[in-house]
Amino acid sequence: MELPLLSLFALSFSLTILFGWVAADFLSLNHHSPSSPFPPNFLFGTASSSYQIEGAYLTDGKGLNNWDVFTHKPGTITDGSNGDVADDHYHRYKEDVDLMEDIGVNSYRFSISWARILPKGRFGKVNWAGIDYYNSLIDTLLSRGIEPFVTISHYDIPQELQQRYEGWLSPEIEKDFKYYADICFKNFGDRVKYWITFNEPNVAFICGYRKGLWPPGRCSGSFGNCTCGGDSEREPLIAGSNLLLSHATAVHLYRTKYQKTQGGRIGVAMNTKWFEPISNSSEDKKAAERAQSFYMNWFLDPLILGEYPREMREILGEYLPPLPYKLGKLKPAIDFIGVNHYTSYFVKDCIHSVCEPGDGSTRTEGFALTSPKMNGISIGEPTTLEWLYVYPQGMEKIVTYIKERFNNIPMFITENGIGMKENPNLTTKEMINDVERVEYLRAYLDSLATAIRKGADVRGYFLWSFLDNFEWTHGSSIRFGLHRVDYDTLDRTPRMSASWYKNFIALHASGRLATKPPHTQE
Ligand code: GBH
Repeated sequence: MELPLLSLFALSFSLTILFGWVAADFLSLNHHSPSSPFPPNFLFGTASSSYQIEGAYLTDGKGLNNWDVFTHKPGTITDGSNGDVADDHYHRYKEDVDLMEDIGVNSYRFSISWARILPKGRFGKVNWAGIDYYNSLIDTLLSRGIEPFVTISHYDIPQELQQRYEGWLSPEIEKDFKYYADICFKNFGDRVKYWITFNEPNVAFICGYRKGLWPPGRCSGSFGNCTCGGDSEREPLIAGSNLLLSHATAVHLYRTKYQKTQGGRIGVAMNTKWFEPISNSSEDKKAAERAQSFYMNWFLDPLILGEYPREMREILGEYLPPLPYKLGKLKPAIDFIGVNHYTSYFVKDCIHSVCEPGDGSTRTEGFALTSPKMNGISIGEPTTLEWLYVYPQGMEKIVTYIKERFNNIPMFITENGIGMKENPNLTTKEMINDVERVEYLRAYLDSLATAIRKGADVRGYFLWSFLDNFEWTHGSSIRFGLHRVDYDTLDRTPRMSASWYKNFIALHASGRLATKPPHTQE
């Protein structure tokens, strides 16, 4: 396809005005721009998860999961909403894939709802309507040249498993996850080439078992306010070791039974923050290292290096459950790391100095107080979401840190984006004018580009999120979407960021988007 030179100039000129880009970059429309830092075949996508968008919580035989039950308890979700309907993506996925195609993404990260496939885990039947649904979603994506990137469990487990044996607290979960993952590989693995076993086990267990803010709502002492019991110092670690065991078993299964014929890759997605020492003192610098170890390396070290981080071993001693023997044999037990990255925090040492109470200050958290704000300064621009501060440098720093610690294992940025409250007094036109999001994305992608230029093996970027969706305990009050969702009509309206991302992709991935992923070509 040749565009007349003049219209190219006109287009790049207006883009330059709109987005501040260099015109020269845009002229290489038909082939990969040599000046683009993103390597050929880079995946540009958007990300989502089943509970946050699907709705249809009891439709076609789906069973209840932990989040269905949790959100129905009064007082758990700030605005009283739940995921019963969410974006009703279950019924509108075709229309949504149309919107994706319009943006030009070449991949899409979504998660499978465990209880939609196995309403009672391994203690009941397979729900074939659920399998049909995901088959149809996958086929619809592939027919548009969009590569499916699939999370097997994004915080959700069938409630049945919670009731029978307390979910992640029991090693029984390994059998259930193996049974479920096997069904996924068997039914979808001919077309799905990227698997993520779990989304953010660190966040799931900190929120669910240390602070008690997420299901199953367990905690103890001053860590939170829980009525159904818990042990904030032991249970997150126990849940973690059972998850590592489940992961190891699923990866072993994939590698021995499916990977050779299906040819896919399997990884895990971690929530990451960049931790900046609050001062130049060696104590605070060590504290920032500890914070990283107790947050991210808690899972990545066992999976890749075969042991818990040194700081965790030293500080937690016998509190650390032994690692599954299987992990050592799989080293590394992942083919890639999924990096979810949004924000950065300061860290202060609590071993040599006294810390006020706060996240990270206790022994089980590594004696490293973390906060986006310290001594009156905030690390970056605050947003309407209390935990999210804009610190684009954090992207380059975390990617570089991972590259160095884990020997440049392939990475995908599996989530990045910004969510905000909506001012109800705005007109619809103003509501979709999300300049703040465009600024955030531009800066974070620029920082990612720097890390890639310096040699990090990053193979894809998934923007969170495609649509406004159910933002966990914030319910519908926080919006992360490139598309605004009107929760009365469920209409989707592209925001300014949607056209910005479309242009960004056209600029950096041009010439490759029309090409279907290799395995889908006849
Ligand atoms: C991701 O991580 C999730 O994978 C995704 O589902 C979610 O929609 C997206 O980010 C946007 O939030 O400890 O009390 O301060 C979420 C990471 C977890 C960070 C909860 C903020 C606040 C709870 N978030 N955390 S608290």
